[in-house]
Parts: sequence; structure tokens; C-alpha cells
Amino acid sequence: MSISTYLTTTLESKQDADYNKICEEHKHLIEAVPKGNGWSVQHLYNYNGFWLHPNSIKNNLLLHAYFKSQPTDIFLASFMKAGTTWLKALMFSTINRHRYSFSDHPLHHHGPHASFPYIDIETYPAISDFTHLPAPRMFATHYPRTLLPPCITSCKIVYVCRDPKDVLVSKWHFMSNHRSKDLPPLSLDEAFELFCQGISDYGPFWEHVLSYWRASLETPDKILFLKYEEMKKQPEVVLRKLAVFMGKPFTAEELEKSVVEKIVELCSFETLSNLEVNKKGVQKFGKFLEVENRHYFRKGEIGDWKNHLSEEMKQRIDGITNEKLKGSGLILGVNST
Ligand code: PAP
Repeated sequence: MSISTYLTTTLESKQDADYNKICEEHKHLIEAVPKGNGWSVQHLYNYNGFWLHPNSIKNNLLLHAYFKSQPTDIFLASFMKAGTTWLKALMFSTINRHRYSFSDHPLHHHGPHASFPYIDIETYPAISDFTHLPAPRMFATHYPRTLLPPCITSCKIVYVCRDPKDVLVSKWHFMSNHRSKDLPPLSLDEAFELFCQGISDYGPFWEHVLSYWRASLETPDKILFLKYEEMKKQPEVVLRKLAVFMGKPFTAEELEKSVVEKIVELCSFETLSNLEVNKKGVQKFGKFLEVENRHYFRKGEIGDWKNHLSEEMKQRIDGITNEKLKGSGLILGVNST
């Protein structure tokens, strides 16, 4: 055996041993922590205050063990269904605006989720293998800030949040489409009850949002806190803010040439949802998860909750939101922008 083969084999078996140790740790954790009803799978598990799919817990352990950030990395963080797909498209096309033409753009051919990796699911060993990506590397995550490794929290993070009533309705639709066929359907009433108790993937919603909101107040240069509703109302204003935050402000010449408007148009719900790739294409995450792109585009509106939630349900969620956000300075929902 050559020295290099010997070294590679030794390193690989050390990595395998570390990986096996994490799998063991994960198994014990799952047996020990509280569990609640899942939306797409039977159970979610409460890991350090947040309800996660068992695979997301394992992946979080892997992230802490293996992920190495670079100082120029930019992360997109969000609670599920708060605007991830839209932001992914906007961030990718803004960072790469000098590289691609608007008439034949990668977003015309691949779904927004292929633009950059989703680190909650890129299972080992992919997690340690992002060195080929050009700087600034971009990554997406749904983990609350408190579950991110310190090497990530020291990077720039764009966070997007949304009215929890619209998040609930959007998530219920999405999860119903992905619910295990072995389980009975999850009614909206059940989903509502679980959501209010904080039990949904990456929940409680309010603690998730607050984890980033508080950090954004402490280190505004590190966290850009956005709202879906604000993006819908003033996409150009938000995009310019986003570009400045990412270190790529639009130049006077670009503004003159309507580059901002072109990116907003390219990433709009109307444009993206009508592309063939987003009607028929499939996005693969990690080794096992496949999601049809069309499931990321439903209505794309503010206030669709009115078509699903009763006045009583609205009052209850708004009450929880007011209570949880009291004193934080953050307002979500109606008049939040
Ligand atoms: P994810 O967290 O699973 O990636 P995410 O993209 O955050 O999902 O949420 C999907 C929601 O964003 C959907 O909302 P709805 O169910 O209320 O309709 C989807 O329609 C909406 N959405 C996707 N792309 C856009 C876009 N370009 N502009 C506005 N809304 C969008």
C-alpha cells in the first residue's frame, strides 16, 4: 500500500468512526427527548426547544461536527414557508448578475432550490464538501439561530419572516402533499392546534423568528431581517437593501439600466411559477428527498389565511403572536410593514 493510500484510508476510517459515533448519539437523543405529532411523518422531536424531524436532528449534529464556514459565506435563514424560494432566487440572481443574461438565465432552466445548497439535508459527507462553490458561497437553512454552529452565526445571514397565519396555511398545504401515505390526512384543525402549541417542523414559529430578530438588533451588519409582506409591497426597495447587505450594491449605471426591476421580474411569482421547470421539474435534496418544484409555488399572496381560518382561529394566533412578541419591537401580520 502506498503512503497516500494508507493516509487516505486512515483518514476515511477515522471519519467513518466519527460519523458512527454521531449516529449512535442521535439514536440515544431520539429515545430521550420529548416527541409530538408530526405533519409529514409520525413524530417530531423536541431538540433544544425546537421541534424537528429526526433527520434534521441528525443533520444538525453533523453540521456542528463537519461544516466549515468561510468568512464570505452568506446564509439564507427562514421558518418554512416564509419566503425561502423567492429569496433564494433573488439572492442567486443578484450575486451572479454579471455572469448571466436575463434572456437566458439559469433560473429559466432549474428550480430556485437548485441555486444553492440547503444545509439541513445535505447529508454527510456532502456537508464537508462545499469547497468547490465560488465565493461568496450561499447556503439556506431552516434551523433557528440557536441551533446553528458558531462558525455560521458569525457569517452574514439574511432572514425572512411572514405573517404566521399565512405560514400555517402554506405549511399545511405543503406538508399535506408530503405526508407519509401510511398516516391519515392531517386536517387543518389539527395542524392549527399543533402550530399554536409550537409543534411543527422547526417550531415554535415565534421562538424561531425571535432568535433571529434579537440577533439582528444586536448585530445589524450580520443579520438582515426581512418580511415577506414588505417584499410583496416594495420588492425593488427590499432588493436594493439586500444587495447592499450582501456587499454587492447596485451601481448608478445598473439602476439606470433597470437591473433591479429585471431581477424582481425574473424572480416574481408570475415568472417563476410559469416556467416549465417549475411546473414539471423535481428538486433533489441530499440522497433521498425529492420535491416537485410546483409545490413551492401555490398562491404567493398576502392574506390567503382569510380563505382558510375562522375569525376565532385568527384571534387565537394573533393573540399568541402579540403575547410572544410583546416588548421585542417586532410586529408581524396585518400592518407589519
Ligand atoms: P420552503 O421554506 O419550503 O422553501 P417557501 O418558499 O418559504 O417554502 O414558501 C413557499 C411560499 O412562498 C408559498 O406560499 P403560499 O403557499 O402562501 O402560496 C409560495 O407560493 C410562495 N412563493 C414562492 N415563490 C414566490 C415568489 N417568487 N414570490 C412570492 N411568493 C412566492
